[in-house]
Amino acid sequence: MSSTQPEVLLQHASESVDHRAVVAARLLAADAVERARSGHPGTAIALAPVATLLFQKHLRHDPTRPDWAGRDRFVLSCGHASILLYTQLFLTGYDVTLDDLKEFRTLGSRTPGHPEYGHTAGVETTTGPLGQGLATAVGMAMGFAHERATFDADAAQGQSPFDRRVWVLASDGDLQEGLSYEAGALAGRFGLDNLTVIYDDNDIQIEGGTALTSVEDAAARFGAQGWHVDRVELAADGDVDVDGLDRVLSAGGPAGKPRLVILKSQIAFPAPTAVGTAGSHGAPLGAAEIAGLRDAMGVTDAPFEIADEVLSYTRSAVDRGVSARLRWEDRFEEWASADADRADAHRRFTERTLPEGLLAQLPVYSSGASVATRDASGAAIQAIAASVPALWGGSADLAEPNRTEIKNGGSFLPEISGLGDRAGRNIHWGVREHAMASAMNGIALSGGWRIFAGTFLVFSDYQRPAIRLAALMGLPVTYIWSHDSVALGQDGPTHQPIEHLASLRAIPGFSVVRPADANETVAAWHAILHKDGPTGLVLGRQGVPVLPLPLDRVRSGVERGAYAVNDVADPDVIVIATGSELALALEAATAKAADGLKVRVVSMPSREWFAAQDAAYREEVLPESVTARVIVEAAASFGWHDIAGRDGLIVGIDEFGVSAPADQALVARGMTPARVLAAIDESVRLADR
Ligand SMILES: Cc1ncc(C[n+]2csc(CCOP(=O)(O)OP(=O)(O)O)c2C)c(N)n1
Ligand SMILES: [Mg+2]
Repeated sequence: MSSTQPEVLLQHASESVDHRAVVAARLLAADAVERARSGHPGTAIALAPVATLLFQKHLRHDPTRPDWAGRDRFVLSCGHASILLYTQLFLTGYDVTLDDLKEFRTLGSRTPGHPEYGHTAGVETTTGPLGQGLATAVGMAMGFAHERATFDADAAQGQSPFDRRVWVLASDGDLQEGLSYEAGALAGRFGLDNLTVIYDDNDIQIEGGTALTSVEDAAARFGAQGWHVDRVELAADGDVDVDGLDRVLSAGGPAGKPRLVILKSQIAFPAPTAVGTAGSHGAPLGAAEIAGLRDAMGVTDAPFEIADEVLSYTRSAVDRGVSARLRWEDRFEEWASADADRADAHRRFTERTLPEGLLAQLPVYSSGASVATRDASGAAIQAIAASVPALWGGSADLAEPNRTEIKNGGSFLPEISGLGDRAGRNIHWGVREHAMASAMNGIALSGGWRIFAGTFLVFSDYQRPAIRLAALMGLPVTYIWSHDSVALGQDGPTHQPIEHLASLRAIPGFSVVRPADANETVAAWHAILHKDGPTGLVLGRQGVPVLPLPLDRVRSGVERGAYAVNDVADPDVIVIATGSELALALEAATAKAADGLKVRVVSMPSREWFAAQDAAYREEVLPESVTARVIVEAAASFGWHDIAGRDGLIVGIDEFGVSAPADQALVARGMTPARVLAAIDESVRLADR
């Protein structure tokens, strides 16, 4: 930057932030995309003043301590504008360097195409799939509200160390996604006044003007969902009105409402010809246009050149951040010393410590009984909730069939609703499976929560984009999926999952767990609490027999993903089953044993947990030499062929289900002892060839 201030800069001068910091942010965005020959410059250039205002003034953060518990969260829901975030992280002094910006979008860099949680300091969640950031932010705001109500309910407004805010930048695409409708409704119902969403209302998307796709009135829509809405029009020069935005943000919103600020902007402003064009969304501007951008801002600096005084201005965020953090730490200390037990409970929450003796508090079922795995899950939830305050959750309006209610846990709602309070541990998500799953990600990102959410397995399809992000981020969230096969009966093929297990197992980093009986279900819950990453707990509606097995064997077997449930050394054939089909496998094995065949039955509740075991254990359960194998699962056979091997057969269902009582539906789709017996004979024959 030249040391004398050109005239044009004075025209743009703002009261809110040093204009030179904005110029620097705009140029870094343009130049990084140019150098990478790929990226999304337009929005990053246009919103540089907004990001600067947030990172310099409104966001409470300490760039030297990106893990500070008292920090606000910033979510760039329009993750395509990642360079906007990286630029602020660099300018304010996070562990992101000028070289990192130069390496934007290159292999192994800290500045990947879209922001990735756990990869870059200061990135609070992975964004890019539009709508996800916004819905995840709703979950973060829920997590903060619940934490405050759980640990510091009596503090006055704004006086608790747990009062933190969530800031979101969202684009047209974010709001066009149906997910944002669900998320908006939840934020409104839950009265999340710790959430502020700035909507970049730039009238442009990839195919052209938003007039091509929408006549929606965002203010009316969010207002109808219970939000407080402000508008900030363009400044006279065509730039975003950063002072107007500053005034709106500083004024704060009404208690009990999330806030939407509809901010008019022009994409790529002030680039001379790219401004307002769809073309500037996702391609480098080109050398001539960038030269024009420099002219428009009256600067001549070389790419990536930052004047010391500009950097020292932007890096003053560190001093402010450190002192804010120190003040917060004092406040936190005060809070902690006021009540040692409470402080201890909070420490255990943060560190995700489980109570000692938890295992002994979990329910135990005796063999002979018939218990649905969803019932055993419901009982496990009660037992865990009693000693693990971090456990909370709910269902997408299926709490009863999913067995997800925490009895006497209260409902998570604002007190003014008269229906609950924010310490409530049951979340009524409504029929919003997608936002439920995305918000779970935000809840998990906001603290040491053990969050779960239920729906029918067939509707996991409505959650898949959020499940994928949970897996990508490695978040400890638990999906409760009941009604897991055609055995749900008369609701018929629309409600009977077929391909779901296979498709969920295809997600890297995701664990599917389908326990076979009540004790396996309780063991699965226990294992989930001790493992990392997201898990789907797949449960049946119908009663299944409790296996006559020692508890220790069930627990260690479930934890390791698979184990032999009968003692058959040197087997002729191995029958592998999951969930309710284990009973079928055992029945067939007993019949075959009478014929003198040595049939080992393996329960395999989790293929992923089993795959994580060492080779010796896997060989012990499934000896490679035994190639006669039968797999029994009332679902698509897709994905089982590796375990079945050359001689193995799969007793599955590769067509849609049928509306009939459970026993008839199972027979109609071939889940019968006769088919398992025939498969055993055939596999033994194939292996003997
Ligand atoms: C779920 C999803 N669908 C599609 C895309 C691809 N995509 C990236 S940005 C975008 C739309 C761009 O318009 P807008 O959201 O208004 O962003 P702007 O260009 O104004 O920054 C699309 C379709 C995506 N990232 N996520
Ligand atoms: Mg747009």
